[in-house]
Amino acid sequence: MLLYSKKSSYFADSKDIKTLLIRKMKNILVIGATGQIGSELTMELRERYGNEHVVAGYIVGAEPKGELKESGPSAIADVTNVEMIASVVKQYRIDTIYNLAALLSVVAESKPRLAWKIGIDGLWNILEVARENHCAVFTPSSIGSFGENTPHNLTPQDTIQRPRTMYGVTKVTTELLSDYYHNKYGVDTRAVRFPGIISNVTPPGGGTTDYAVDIFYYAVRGEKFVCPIKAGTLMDMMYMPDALNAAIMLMEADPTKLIHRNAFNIASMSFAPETIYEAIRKYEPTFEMTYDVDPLKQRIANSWPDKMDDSCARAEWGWKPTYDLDSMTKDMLEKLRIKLNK
Ligand code: AKB
Repeated sequence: MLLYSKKSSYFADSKDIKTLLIRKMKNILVIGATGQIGSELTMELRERYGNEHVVAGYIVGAEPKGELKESGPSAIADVTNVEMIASVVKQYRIDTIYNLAALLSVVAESKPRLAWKIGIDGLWNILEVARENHCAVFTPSSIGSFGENTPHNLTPQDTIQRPRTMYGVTKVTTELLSDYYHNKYGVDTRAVRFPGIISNVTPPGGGTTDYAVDIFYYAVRGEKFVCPIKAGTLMDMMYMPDALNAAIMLMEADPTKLIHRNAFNIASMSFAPETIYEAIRKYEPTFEMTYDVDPLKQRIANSWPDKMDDSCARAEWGWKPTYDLDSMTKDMLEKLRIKLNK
């Protein structure tokens, strides 16, 4: 394989070896394209790879709308239906799948069987289709893949992963199954462990970190926010543009540099409720917050890292976030004021 051989004489003469080693995605399927991450990832991929090369996969009842619908192809792609996934992959000659189908942590606790069906039975279907059709696969893991006995401060890349939530169980299984398909069948599986993602476009639903999105809507509407997470509870968070960049950078990365695959710790900021509250008050000085702690959310939050060590992602594929708490807060408030007409 000339393109990936560092020893080839072709590269010896090349001025920009790094650029040539970048993995190219030609036709991409985003499964869960109407969800929190999927809706923005699909648009970002269309911007970078061309509208017609990125298929928005959705399930009945969650159809794409507006720009997402108008700007490129879309197809029903239910992860629980292996024939359906195979047929979409063949029809659009897909070489890369972003598999974002999952239930978030809180809702997965109330529907554990469904969380497994979508997260793991669904992943098995995707990996089988990928194996037969030579696709690369990105299936995100999460800070939820860690548990109470994981070191919480600067959580290492390789460490104890014994979560007690169904979300965590599916995320650890996702990592293991993705590595299994890579090691056994050579499927190009790659993933990151996402922190709580903060965005002003599609709201999350049923997660433990959702408070860090909701708080901005309350601040912009001029309403008091009641926080379900206790003061002092640290969790990793990330602004959506950095999360999208991580997912795309990793799938474009030179495979010869990847020591790890499923899944990389990535981090950009870690904060507790009172810290984000103060960051917002810098721009909205009259904003008020009180606490009414949700026991389930608090139990889940307590079991997650305070802050992850992302040095492997930085070393192996050049991960580097752009936003910190202040620059994210400023941008979120500006965008939401426009969105909510405030
Ligand atoms: C959740 O809170 O469930 C998600 C996550 C951190 O994976 N946002």
